[in-house]
Amino acid sequence: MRGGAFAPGLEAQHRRLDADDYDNIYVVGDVHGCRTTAERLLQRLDPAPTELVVFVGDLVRRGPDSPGVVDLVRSRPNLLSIRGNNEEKIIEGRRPPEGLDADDVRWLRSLPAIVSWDDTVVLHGGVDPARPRQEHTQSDIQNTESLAPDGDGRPFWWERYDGPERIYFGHKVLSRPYVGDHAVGLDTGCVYGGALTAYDCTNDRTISVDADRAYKQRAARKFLDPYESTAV
Ligand SMILES: [Mn+2]
Repeated sequence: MRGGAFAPGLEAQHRRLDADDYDNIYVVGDVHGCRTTAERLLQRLDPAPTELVVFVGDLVRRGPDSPGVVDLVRSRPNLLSIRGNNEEKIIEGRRPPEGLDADDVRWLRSLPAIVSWDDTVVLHGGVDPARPRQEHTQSDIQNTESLAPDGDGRPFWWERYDGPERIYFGHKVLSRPYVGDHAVGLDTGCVYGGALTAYDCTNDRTISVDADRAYKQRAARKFLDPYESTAV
């Protein structure tokens, strides 16, 4: 995959931003209903009205307060989210709405699947570098993680993708944030008792707050260490 446009149907879900409209942009990993953790992270970031915060999706499900997270992101004009696979499950009626009302679900449906500016792309899951970008579906970009033939384990897509853009993503639960030249992984498992992580795009650094507690159990070995050597 060498840059360029996604399929037309997916491009319709792509919101292109002008970075000059903002003094800074932060990108935040998967919140999964952890409203109080998200509030603490936002207190740390303390974004000015001229600074934008983009969430990588999966605001909802698994954690205790999906409606509270939706209210929080809807409450400020400088907070924006894309749709993750968990928003999609609710939009498509494959999972119960977790206390969200019809207006909240309409709002989820209104969110883009991709946000980009300059050479930066934010999407929930990943891309397959071996396939043309135009062939990627919405489900692909929301769910891609492993490129292994059995769909499990290494290599993960970001270990093979070499640009041209830098892609910020969530979805894959990591034991620490991954910061590479062409990919930045931000799901540090806050709903599993890990952390909620933001990336400060101006200062090129991550900012994390610890989870309040584990709302779902997950074995430590199921937090992937993205820096573990990738033995071939
Ligand atoms: Mn996900």
